[in-house]
Amino acid sequence: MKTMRMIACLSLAFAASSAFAADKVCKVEISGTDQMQYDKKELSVAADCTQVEVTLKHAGKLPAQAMGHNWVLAKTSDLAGVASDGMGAGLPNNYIKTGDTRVIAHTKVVGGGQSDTVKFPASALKKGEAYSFFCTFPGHSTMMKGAFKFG
Ligand code: CU1
Repeated sequence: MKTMRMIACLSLAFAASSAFAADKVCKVEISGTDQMQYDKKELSVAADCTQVEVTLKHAGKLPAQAMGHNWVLAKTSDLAGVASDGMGAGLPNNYIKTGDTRVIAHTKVVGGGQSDTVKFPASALKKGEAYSFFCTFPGHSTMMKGAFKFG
């Protein structure tokens, strides 16, 4: 009788912990500066995250028209194409080509003092794939990029 109760107790605890694991929002933060740089060269998210929330802050003072930054996530092999196509899209489109399916997630372009957050499902990511984050403001991605690690 006592054993039965213990088993029931254990399975309840197990159910509770897997319910928690079923929705794990992993939050990361990154800043951009007036010196055309991110404050991080690498971001990593654990494989058991179900949602990823990225907040980009612009720590500088310059307006978006002069020194805007966004945070764009794509496969590393797509970085150059996404950045080059984004250039022509203009600020109103956050320098991202409309309907660009190579873009996994992105924030809007922010200026000094502003911030933006993007949330996306971790199911959009595959373990072992090489991902990069970067800024698609024209000319910025050569300086503003980093590795995004999943797993
Ligand atoms: Cu930028």
